[in-house]
Amino acid sequence: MQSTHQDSLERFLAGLRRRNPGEHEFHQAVEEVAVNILPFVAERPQYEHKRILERMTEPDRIIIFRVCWEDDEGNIRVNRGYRIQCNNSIGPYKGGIRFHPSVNLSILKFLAFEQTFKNSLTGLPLGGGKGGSDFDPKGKSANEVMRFCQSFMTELHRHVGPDTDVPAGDIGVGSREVGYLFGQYKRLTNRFEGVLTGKALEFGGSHIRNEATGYGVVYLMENVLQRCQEELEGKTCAISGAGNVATHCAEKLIERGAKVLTLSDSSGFIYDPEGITQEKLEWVKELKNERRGRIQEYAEHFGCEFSEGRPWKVPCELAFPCATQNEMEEPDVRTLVRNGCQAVAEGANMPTTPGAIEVLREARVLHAPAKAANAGGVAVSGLEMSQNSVRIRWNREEVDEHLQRIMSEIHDQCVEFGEHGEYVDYMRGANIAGFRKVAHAMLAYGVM
Ligand code: NDP
Ligand code: 2IT
Repeated sequence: MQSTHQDSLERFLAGLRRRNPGEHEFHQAVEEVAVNILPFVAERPQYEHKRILERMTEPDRIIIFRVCWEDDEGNIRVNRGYRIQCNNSIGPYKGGIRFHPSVNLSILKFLAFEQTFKNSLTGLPLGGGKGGSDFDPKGKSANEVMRFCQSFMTELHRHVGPDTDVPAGDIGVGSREVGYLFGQYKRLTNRFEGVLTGKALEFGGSHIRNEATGYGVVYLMENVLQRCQEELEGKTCAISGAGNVATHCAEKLIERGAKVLTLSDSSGFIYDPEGITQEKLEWVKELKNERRGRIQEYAEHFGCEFSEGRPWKVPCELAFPCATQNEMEEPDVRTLVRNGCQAVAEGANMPTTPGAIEVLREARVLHAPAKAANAGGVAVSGLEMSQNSVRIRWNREEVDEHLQRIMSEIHDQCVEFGEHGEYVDYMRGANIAGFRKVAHAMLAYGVM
């Protein structure tokens, strides 16, 4: 039986690689899912005969366009823009926009594919999509970023809409960029509608959306620990990243009495053995969101260590990768395990390499995958869409209550499909629970 599953996995992946040559991140994301879904599907012929997983790995459509803009010196710059509309079986396409020089088709296809499962897990009517550009916001003036966003939306606006496709932020796209993008959409269409989420409160944003991904990661971790009769208070934590997800993950951990030791950016990490306080975190937010500086300045300002590389060599009980894909590799995880790390929750999308996941599994370290752990962001985006549709605003407490409930329901779905004796394979649980809902809808629609 085992070898039949292995054969069908290899056949499936060979086809995927042939159809999508060189798209390594996309192959990686699909393999992580297929390894759980193919055996599940094999026992349920209604899925297998309809080739649901094959259909899910072929996006509904991919839009690629030129983004032309003028820099402050008057030079004409050309970037490439993308929107991957992966699957709208259970709701309008939904997912972030990433501005980073590494952006390419493979990265956006992996993100859109993952998003489809994640959005399904939230229990909300959200399909999966992702977009972005190879534009690098680092070192650009606010005016340059504005002109780029306006040009990007000038093409994108014809492909999106509140019932069609609703983008949001991701790496390099925060509330400033969402403001520019929304403003341009409104100007071009003459419509004020919920076409983007992550908007500021003054123009249709939701309370807690800014905090939701990081807070959600911590709520999910809280559920994981509670199941083992443990709690966050007093736990030592390592976090990578210093952006939206990392800082709000740190904020909620601090509030819960955990000790946050690290933050990082692409230049290196700071290690604050005293623990990062809320006051220091406010300073980091100002550094990153206003002055757009480097995390090294924290070490200079507060007098602690800065080192190049990743923070995973700092001994910790809990680890939260919150920067980018494949930032936690096998040697990193071996160090974490040796240092007694008990659990990892992924704030970033696909931060852990396949080899690293295997090490975590063998060491029985609890591992909450991105689809489950960082779904709080898109969940509150879904709540922002609901509020926009009926033109109301819920208060902070109401949205936070919804977020906590959704994260706890995601946890329970992972346990339902991932329980393996004492150990929970959260990855398997998230994959199967996310797949089922989308697959049921696809079956209902017939072949398309
Ligand atoms: P931000 O742009 O706010 O922050 C990104 C952080 O990660 C920065 O500190 C950045 O450092 C660091 N980083 C980015 N790329 C690299 C790299 N190649 N190597 C090392 N460090 C890197 O993004 P977010 O916090 O929004 O996103 C972080 C992760 O969370 C991403 O994987 C994203 O897909 C995921 N995510 C985000 C959600 C959201 O709501 N924003 C929702 C769910 C997931 P530097 O400034 O030096 O580039
Ligand atoms: O990866 C993600 O879930 C996001 N970047 C957030 C997507 C959203 O639509 O809020």
